[in-house]
Amino acid sequence: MAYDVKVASAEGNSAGDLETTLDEAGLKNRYVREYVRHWAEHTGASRVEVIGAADDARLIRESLAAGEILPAGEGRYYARSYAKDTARSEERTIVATASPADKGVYNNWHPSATMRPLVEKLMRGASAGKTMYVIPYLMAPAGSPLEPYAAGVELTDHRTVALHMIRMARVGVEHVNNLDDPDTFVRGVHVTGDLENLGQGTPEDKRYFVTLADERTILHFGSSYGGNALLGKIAHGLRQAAYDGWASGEFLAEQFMLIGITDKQTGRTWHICGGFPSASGKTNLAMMLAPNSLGDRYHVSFYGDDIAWLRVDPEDGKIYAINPENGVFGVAKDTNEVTNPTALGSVAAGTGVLFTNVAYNEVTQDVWWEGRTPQPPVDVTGWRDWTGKLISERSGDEVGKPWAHPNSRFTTTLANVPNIAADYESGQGVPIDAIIFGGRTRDREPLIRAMTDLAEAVYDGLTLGAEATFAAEGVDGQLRYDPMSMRPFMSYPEGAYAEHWLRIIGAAREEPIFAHVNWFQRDPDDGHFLWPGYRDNLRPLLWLLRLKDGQVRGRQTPVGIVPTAAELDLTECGVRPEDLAKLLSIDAARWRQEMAHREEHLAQFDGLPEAIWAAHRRVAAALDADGD
Ligand code: GTP
Ligand code: SPV
Ligand code: MN
Repeated sequence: MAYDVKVASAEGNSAGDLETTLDEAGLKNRYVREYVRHWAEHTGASRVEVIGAADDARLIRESLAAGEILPAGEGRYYARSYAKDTARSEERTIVATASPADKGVYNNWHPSATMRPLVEKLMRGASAGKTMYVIPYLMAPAGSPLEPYAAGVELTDHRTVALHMIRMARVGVEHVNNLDDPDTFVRGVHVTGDLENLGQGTPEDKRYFVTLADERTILHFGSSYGGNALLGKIAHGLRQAAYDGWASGEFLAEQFMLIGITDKQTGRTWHICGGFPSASGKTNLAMMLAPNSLGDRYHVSFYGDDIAWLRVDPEDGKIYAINPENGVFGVAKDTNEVTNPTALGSVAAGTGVLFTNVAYNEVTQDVWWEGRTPQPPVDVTGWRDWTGKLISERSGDEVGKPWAHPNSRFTTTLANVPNIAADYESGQGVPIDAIIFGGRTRDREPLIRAMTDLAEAVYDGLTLGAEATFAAEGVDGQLRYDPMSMRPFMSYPEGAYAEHWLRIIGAAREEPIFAHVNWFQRDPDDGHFLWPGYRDNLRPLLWLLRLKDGQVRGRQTPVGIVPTAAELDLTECGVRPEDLAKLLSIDAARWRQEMAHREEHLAQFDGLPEAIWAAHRRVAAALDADGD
């Protein structure tokens, strides 16, 4: 239903119209209504529309008619973002609170007393002439014990953002009408701003992406892309939720995928969650098909690919995880029938998928991205690159440039994912058997190394190293520490973060096994990936579960337990024997160098628990004692 009703504004429309709109939409929560009224006036929006998932078809029609999205085959759609607005901006992302004690190394903390007025000023009148979409949502499956932290309302002046939110979150007034405490919902305001005049990436940058964490308010100005604009996802689901989980002492919110692995022979299912930095393989792992040689026996099911909330159930003492999201915002690059057929299934005809910034053919309505096929389409008729430029008109340096933006993505709901778990909507969540951390590192880190000690695992997560990717602006390829792959999403100080981890996971009566995995080790000479990756990643995970069960023993090294080649099921795996040897070895000399960097890195964090330092010293001493 459209609510073509004016709100109170400078032009003098009556406030009564807004009340009618909210009444007709069935929005009953008076705190939400007040919040909508306040921001409609503040941003100067000329219309207000409350949306739910049922409005999707109409919004799609309107967006197509307005040319904001283009058809990409049956039930598939395509959009381009503004060319300087294609990824999260880490520099412009700020966590603000009233307490300077909330300042960490990575959370880019500022006082809320300065940030709030600054962003409010930028937002004043900035949605003039536009519709403000009111998007009530829940970042949890219904019935989750964590529901009190999951309700939110995003206000956005961008219709394509509303379409993304419908795919990524559970959307509708029912999620805020009957809250136990009607005033407890996350308030998220997204104002696009004049994208062509924001000075993106210059000293005059006007963009601000601010989470006022202690006020549970998110104010994002100056983008319509991804985590900058879909406020339920990263800003609420990670930054705000991590802060809430810490402040309440109840849960962890992590950039984690969440999967089930079922042994079809025994009927047993294990659940694994874990984090790799942005654009480092979470979606691919969650959508993984078992390798052909193992497919008769094992099945991988998808629960989540980017965010998990973890809590310990006081009844049975187990760790339970939920995926708060309702969709996938996946990296397109290198997605194809071999690497990830499941992803292709989840964006097939009729799924309602929205592609952003891939290449588009205006004649055939087809889409393409680097790695979709080994070579780009030979007949370039109708093909435009992600900026909208015809490929046939490229000249000079443009020839040979990627057709799709490296951070181009697809947005599709969980129900479209072919390997979605049967119980993915369980509010209780699933019990966790293993937690993995993954780096994106070209050397040193073996394929997998397991840890059984919680403090050592948290220590390992905090010293996770990664090459940055295109998911953030301007940092691609840089090697940097990315604690728990949360560096861009940290909302409270790292020392407290470590302590909170030790407390939450330490309260479990059944501790999970931990591991550090790395699919990205490369040959120093020719640069090829030593491990085939993708579907083959199931092999080291099965080893980890067998290790937990005591069926294999591995080889103890100073940095954890590494599989022997014989313990890995490598039937029909293409890995070269010499590469495998490297993947399973520990270069102690190289690791000893690393330890000095780690010490510097950890020393930045105030109040790091002594248990973490003790783990560091234990690993360092074991490396020193290792003769290599
Ligand atoms: P975010 O959504 O940004 O958090 O990313 P993500 O961690 O979900 O990453 P995703 O699975 O989308 O993968 C990112 C890129 O890494 C894609 O281009 C993948 O093709 C590539 N990739 C994923 N898994 C593997 C792997 O096992 N080996 C190699 N070599 N590349 C991989
Ligand atoms: C990431 O960058 O880790 C993402 C994409 O998941 S975004 O939603 O843009 O943050
Ligand atoms: Mn992510």
